[in-house]
Amino acid sequence: MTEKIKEEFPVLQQDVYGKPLIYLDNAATTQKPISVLNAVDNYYRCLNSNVHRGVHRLSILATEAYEHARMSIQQFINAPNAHEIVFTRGTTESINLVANGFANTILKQNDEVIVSTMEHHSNIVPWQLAVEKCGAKLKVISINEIGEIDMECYQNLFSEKTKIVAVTHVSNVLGTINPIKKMIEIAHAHQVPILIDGAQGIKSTKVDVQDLDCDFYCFSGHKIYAPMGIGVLYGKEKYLEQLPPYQGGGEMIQNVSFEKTTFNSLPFKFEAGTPNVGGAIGLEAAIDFMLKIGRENLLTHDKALLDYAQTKMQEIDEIRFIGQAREKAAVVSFLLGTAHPADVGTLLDTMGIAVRTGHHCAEPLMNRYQISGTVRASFAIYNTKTEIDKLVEALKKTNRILS
Ligand code: 7TS
Repeated sequence: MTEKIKEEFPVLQQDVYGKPLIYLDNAATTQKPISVLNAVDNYYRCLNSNVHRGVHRLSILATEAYEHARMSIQQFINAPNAHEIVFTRGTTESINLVANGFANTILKQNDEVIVSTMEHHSNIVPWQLAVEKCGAKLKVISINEIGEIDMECYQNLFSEKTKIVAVTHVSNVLGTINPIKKMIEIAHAHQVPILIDGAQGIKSTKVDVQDLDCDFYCFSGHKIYAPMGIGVLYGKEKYLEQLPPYQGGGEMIQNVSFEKTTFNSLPFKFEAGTPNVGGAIGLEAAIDFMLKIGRENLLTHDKALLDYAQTKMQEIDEIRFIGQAREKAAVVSFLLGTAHPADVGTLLDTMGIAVRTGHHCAEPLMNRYQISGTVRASFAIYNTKTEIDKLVEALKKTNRILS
């Protein structure tokens, strides 16, 4: 099945340095299937027009397609209402929108925001900016050695000053799938809203925001086979209503005068300016692609590759895995003896294998493990066990070269 699926990805049909490309950097971004490329291409060839304001045919069709994409996303994550789906540039912008809104309305001096040690910088820095602006504080949940959230620490961090929790669904470095349903329950038991950074979780789990009962869920299209520059903020209506606009401009207003401006209804209040219509249509096509394969099949494939990789990679001398949580996504971070991750990554590259190295935008997590970075291989639907065999062979060779 996988070989057939791989044929749908033009970018994977190439050699690098004369070797067939093995793309294992999927936690950074996934490749795009032809159906997504065609959907975007078709939009610009046949429909391109600005949305929501035109009376002409193309504008009406583009608006319909854009709003249709919003409804497909609503269904995909089982959100109660389409107006709770806000289009953004990606996870980073979604989190900034919420953090900024909290800084401007809810957070006060000495208030507290809870995040975890394993957050991507995108779920740290926006909150740091927010708390600094308000004289509030960040509280950090610790993790154990295998890379799981310390739930006791989490429970103990709550106080009357806690105004929001912001945690990642899945760690981009450790692969840990956090027990977010339980974490959401705990936050709600303290009457505290919770934002889930779903940048990795959207690919690695079947997300149902009503079942989870999260207050905000953020993700990027490009990590689920869609184009870059389009993402989603799901928010419960009661919070989105409460938050102020993030940016001012066209589309997000009802009436403007120099004395007073009134804002548009949800979700348009948060979608200032011309949106990424082609991106939204591409995201809808990516969702169709995933649904055609089947969510369960995607997850089973991820799990099979993860299990295979984690077993097979134990053959490699001096390998040290960073992140061995019991619930894991298809992400393997590791070190080879004392070799610098960048050296390992560069040698793999010469063998046609694309991995990521470095701190993966999670410096506090690197500090937790007292390392400067890792090598990370992360898998998607087009990857195969044969590719993992080649990775293992390449790592053995790398060991020989570097020792
Ligand atoms: N949160 C997590 C958990 C992520 O993995 C990433 C991107 C982001 C937020 C930010 O997403 P963006 O689409 O807004 O940039 N992670 C990675 C990565 O691991 N390597 O490159 C990007």
